[in-house]
Amino acid sequence: MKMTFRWYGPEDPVSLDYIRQIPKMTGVVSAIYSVPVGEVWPSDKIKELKAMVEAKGLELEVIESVPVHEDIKLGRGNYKIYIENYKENIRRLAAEGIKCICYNFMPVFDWTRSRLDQPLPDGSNTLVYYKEDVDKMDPARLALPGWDSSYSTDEMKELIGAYKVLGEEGLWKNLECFIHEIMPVAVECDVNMGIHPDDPPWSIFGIPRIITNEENLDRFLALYDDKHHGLSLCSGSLGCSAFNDIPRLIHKYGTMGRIHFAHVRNVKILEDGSFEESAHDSSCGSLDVVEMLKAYYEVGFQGYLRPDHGRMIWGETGKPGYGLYDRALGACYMNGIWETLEKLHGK
Ligand SMILES: [Mn+2]
Repeated sequence: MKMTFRWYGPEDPVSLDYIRQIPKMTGVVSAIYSVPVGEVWPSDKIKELKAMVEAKGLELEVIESVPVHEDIKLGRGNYKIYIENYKENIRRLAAEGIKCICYNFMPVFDWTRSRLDQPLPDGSNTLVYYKEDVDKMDPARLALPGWDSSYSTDEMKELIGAYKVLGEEGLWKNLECFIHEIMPVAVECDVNMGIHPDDPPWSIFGIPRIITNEENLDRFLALYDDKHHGLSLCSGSLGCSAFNDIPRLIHKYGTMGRIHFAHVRNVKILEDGSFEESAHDSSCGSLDVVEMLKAYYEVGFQGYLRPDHGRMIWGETGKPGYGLYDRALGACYMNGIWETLEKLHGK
């Protein structure tokens, strides 16, 4: 297991100087944020990013994410050009030593929350998904940080309508087409592709979502018979549906060698199916982080792992979910569990 940390580049209020001070941190996962979705990333920008990270004694082996253009997901417009661009990005990233690429196939909205700074009883704040509040939202007029805000209300309405017409099976078809196009390139470049599950793992605003549960993960992996075709298994995304037994899924897909990147975080599932993102410790949420790491340990996980979102604590402000302190606590907690497992089992 290699412990890593997400870093949003030089604009990130959390600096590499701080990240390198977290014990046992091997590297960061990052991306080129200045290039519009679907375009080819200039090689000099990739080189520059890598040099910045390595100058601080950290590795850059994982890219999160190379986003997939909506035209690819909808199978319309310039999707063929965007798929070719995607292949070129895989080649260029591989040439700079990237070993793993995280991506997702969520239509329009990436992760969805009803509030990004919900106060908790201990004075910290966190991202929450309260069903009642999400049901009241108008997706065409909605903007949350991290979402593509470049659409006008009319464009957003059209886009949402197109996905409703496409439906789940249409989305599967376009995902299959994308996978069959890009995977031979990834295999040739020896780059592991890890799809990130949908967050949360259910349909929102009537838009299809398909990377949501075990049955669909099985169907996804069956699309291409090669180990490079795998998962970025995110415990917090899959885990906010109580039907997903995360340690069991880690065992299953880890044994198959299909988990390339692990996102570990905890969520507290509320009675009505809403959830709050909690501290990493098992005692703070509904998921058992020790059982998850035990599963990774038992399958001999060699991939990358990172603490996923954290709360905002100790007065920190910044990008919701991506402050320094709570994620650093999460990394230390997980490193402690891992070291204990190694000592108990003699490595
Ligand atoms: Mn995640």
